[in-house]
Amino acid sequence: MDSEAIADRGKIIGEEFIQLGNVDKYLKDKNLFKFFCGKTIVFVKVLADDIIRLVMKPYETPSLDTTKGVIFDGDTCVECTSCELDNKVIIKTGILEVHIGKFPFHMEIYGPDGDSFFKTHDSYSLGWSERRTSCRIAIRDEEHFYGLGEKCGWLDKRGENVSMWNTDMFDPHNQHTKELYVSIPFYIGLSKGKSYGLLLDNPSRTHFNMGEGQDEYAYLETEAGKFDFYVIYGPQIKRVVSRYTDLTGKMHLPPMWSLGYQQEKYSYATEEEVRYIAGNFRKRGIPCDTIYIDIHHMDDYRCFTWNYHRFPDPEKLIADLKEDGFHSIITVNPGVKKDPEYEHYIDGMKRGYFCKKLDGSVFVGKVWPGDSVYPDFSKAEVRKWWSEKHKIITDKGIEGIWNDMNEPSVFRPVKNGSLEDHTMDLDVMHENDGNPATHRELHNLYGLLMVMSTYDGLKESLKGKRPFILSRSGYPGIQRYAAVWTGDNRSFWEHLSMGIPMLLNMGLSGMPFVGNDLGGYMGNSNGELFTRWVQFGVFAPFFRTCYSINLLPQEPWSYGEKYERIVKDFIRLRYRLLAHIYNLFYEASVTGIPVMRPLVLEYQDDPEVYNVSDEFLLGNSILVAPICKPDSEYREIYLPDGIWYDFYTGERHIGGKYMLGYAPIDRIPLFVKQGSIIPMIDCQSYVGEKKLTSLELEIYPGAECEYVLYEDDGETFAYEQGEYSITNFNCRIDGNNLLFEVSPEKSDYRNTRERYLLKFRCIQKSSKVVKVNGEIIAEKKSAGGADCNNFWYFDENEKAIYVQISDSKTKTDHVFLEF
Ligand code: MIG
Repeated sequence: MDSEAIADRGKIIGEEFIQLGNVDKYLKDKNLFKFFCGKTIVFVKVLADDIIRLVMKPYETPSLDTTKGVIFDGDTCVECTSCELDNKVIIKTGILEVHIGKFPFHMEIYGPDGDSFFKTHDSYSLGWSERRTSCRIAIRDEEHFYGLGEKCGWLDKRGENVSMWNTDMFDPHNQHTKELYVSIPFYIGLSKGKSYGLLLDNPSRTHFNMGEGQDEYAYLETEAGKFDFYVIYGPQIKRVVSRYTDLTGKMHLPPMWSLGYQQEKYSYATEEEVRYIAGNFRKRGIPCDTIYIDIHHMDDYRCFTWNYHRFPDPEKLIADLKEDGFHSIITVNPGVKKDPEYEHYIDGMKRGYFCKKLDGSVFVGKVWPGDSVYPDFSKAEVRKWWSEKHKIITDKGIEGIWNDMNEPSVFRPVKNGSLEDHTMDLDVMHENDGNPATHRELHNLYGLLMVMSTYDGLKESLKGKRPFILSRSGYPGIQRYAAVWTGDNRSFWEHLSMGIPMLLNMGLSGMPFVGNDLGGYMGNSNGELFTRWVQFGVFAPFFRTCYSINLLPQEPWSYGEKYERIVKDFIRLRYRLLAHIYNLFYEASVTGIPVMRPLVLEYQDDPEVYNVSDEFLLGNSILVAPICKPDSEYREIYLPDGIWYDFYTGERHIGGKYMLGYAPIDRIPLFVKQGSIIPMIDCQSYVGEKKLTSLELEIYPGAECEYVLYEDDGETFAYEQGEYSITNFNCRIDGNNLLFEVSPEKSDYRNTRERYLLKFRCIQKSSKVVKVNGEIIAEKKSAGGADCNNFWYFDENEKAIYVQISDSKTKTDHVFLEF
């Protein structure tokens, strides 16, 4: 596009854009640069060697405050230099060069390889109209875009035009749905194997036009507030995600039980129904850890109350469920019933804690309880007040909270079809701890602020146990406190397949703990669809079935014996994988790298995977290719570089090409990469049911093979005091020999393990001899019987060698196989 065409884009929508002008002068104060452009001042801050922040507000000196989404203010000792050359100011960090062009202001950033990776338009970098501020960023050659949080459509967002406005979207989600419950104004650009990320920290409605209908510029726009963004250098996508989560925070380790299977219906509405459902899981031997009690648990939808007609003795119910291995979770919504006889309404009104208009009137909106008022979570005092109420819930034995409707959602007749009608009035004035701002400016933050309050409340009252929170709404940083599910999907095959790239992009947007409602929330599911969805869910971080009111039952046994058996087997597989999945969560809590990964995260130099939206990796070793079509047993699968083994048959495949996968209804295509080790624990009906004495390791030997296993108690914060253990597993092939090592690195968490069962897979012939620490161990004819001694045997059919060794806990053990 030529410059005129670009300038015209503003005019198309009837708005005159004013461009940021020339730099009159600039000042440097350590790592902060101030550019004076007429009345407008632009701040450029070197936050770290690889992160550059830019802040601007038309005609003002913008504040450098951040939203609650951002928790990192920069490295304290970051060093940078600057000089002037021609018409530019050149800022050098440890690795980047930031060039600020002066006539008019524009910005270009070069990586350590000397290549420019970020560039605004030379003449139209930043501009504004009465309604919006915008920035034009050059799209690089063959650039692909990822991230952008919870969005419909394919993995690669190139050519998409989406906006960010937390919305309770009950209509079926599809590619026209630009706004859902969560807003993450962050994208990753990948061009020719090199990536960078950009976070636009602005909680008003923002727009991300990633090159719709043209290939030259991405347009970022904000509707209120200042223009405040961070550019994060990669070039690895993993590095971008990791640095993005340094900016916005990593997740805490979740309680292990929250990684098990979860079951919800809106609503299991009576004590009897809840007991019936829970009892059925146990009776049928289907593992389950969590049961939800949705909004019907409340007295006429009043938060922090109980409906004693439906649930006569909640303490007893919750205690009995716990006895049976279930954790109960209840819904807490932000809308507080306007009822002068209801204590929390009275209390909040007296304190002035509900959202008000400028004239002092309290905003009233309709939700489940009828006329409702909304706590102003932008005030620390209000968050504290609300958090303290959670004791009412935890005193009943509840350990998890589900924050729903926190966009916040307000029911109202749709006027001119505008989506804002779904939330509170835009001129509500949030007190915002002394920086009052309208709802229009802060909307996308509301859910996060509520969840912060919930987290503090739960953490405080659970006395050392890890809280579990599920949130529907969110903003960057939500991962610090909550898991997020993708709201009211439908029982459509299309929504099974759309859920995959949605979750993958949420993972790339810093949220590792994500999932879809399995089987679909609205509409009646069926046996085949439900089964395929659960098979997928086993490998998704958050594993929950959830369905709406007035529908046919959607529990694992709802579709007859055949589907029940398959679904049960797959839920059991999830429980076998829990140590591995927990390990991936540990990794996410340290590095920010998601549990469920798009292929492009691990293979960013392979153009074939740039838009793979129907396959993913669990960690880096298990490739999952869900079946997302009815009546289908075959599908195309792309295996990236490497050797891959079919999980079921052990068949060997050479990657870097396409293949036809075969998966009858009792399978989902699964491949394990050569060189992987996967820990598998005994199946349990719920986390903590059994004392686990043996850990099985599935080993797919390759040249390099290693695994670092993190373990802790899975439920408290003792790990923060160092109570955890780290064990390294290594496997090497050396000519005709195979060497395996277990080496404990840190053993401050005492587990109950007594032995390991090593399962070397894809072995063609039996070993001549197996030695443990130099001593020959006995060969057995089969693995049957509970033998506590060291032994080995070769399973001809499975093509696997099993070796059982005792866990010596503190010293390194060597296993030697000779072929
Ligand atoms: O619109 O609490 O997305 O999961 O079951 C209904 C009742 C309100 C919406 C949630 C859904 C939940 C339901 N809620």
